[in-house]
Amino acid sequence: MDRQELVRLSKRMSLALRHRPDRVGLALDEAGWVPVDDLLAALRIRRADLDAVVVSNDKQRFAVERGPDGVERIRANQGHSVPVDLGLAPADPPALLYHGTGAAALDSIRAAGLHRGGRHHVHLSPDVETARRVGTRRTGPTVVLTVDAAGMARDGHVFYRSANGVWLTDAVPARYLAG
Ligand code: HQG
Repeated sequence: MDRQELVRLSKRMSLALRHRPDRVGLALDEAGWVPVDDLLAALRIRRADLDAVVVSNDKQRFAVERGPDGVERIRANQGHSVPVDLGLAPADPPALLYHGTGAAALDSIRAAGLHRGGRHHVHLSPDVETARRVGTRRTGPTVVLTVDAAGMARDGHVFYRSANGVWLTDAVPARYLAG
């Protein structure tokens, strides 16, 4: 598969494993896993192509492992809109985290803080460069906001770190934002 085909398949896998498993006849378990063989059948894809996406994925969106029943399973590491409990343990965030977005959202974010939209959590990046990349998906000039994660943690906000290094929290009130 060339790069473009890998990206296309990654998007189909994301749709099935994060947002619309029902559309391809899948049901995720409570932690978001499905047997690898079920996903192959549902998407009518070859194992080698699935492995190529999992390994090459720029953001390590997917995890493959053998479940307690010995069956190989796959899930998305984060980004779900369907209810799943990833079972992540709360983690101590670094002092600062970053959120990339589009300038058009700034007024609203400054007034209301960051909310999770259709996802389970607000997604925060550990470095400016990653945040900038996330923000370029939005229209208008890219803006990177700095989040006082240490202050939030001190005030009782809970953070999680996904298997692929994205920091997650329920919401970021405006007073913890700068930039
Ligand atoms: C914005 C991708 C107005 C927020 C990325 C963002 C990331 C507000 C959008 C991951 C707002 C939600 C997540 C407010 C938040 N007013 N706009 N009060 N609060 N927003 O896609 O963080 O490719 O759900 O700034 O790389 O952009 O899917 O979140 O622009 O890691 O693996 O509402 O998704 O990863 O958009 O991106 P999203 P995100 P994947």
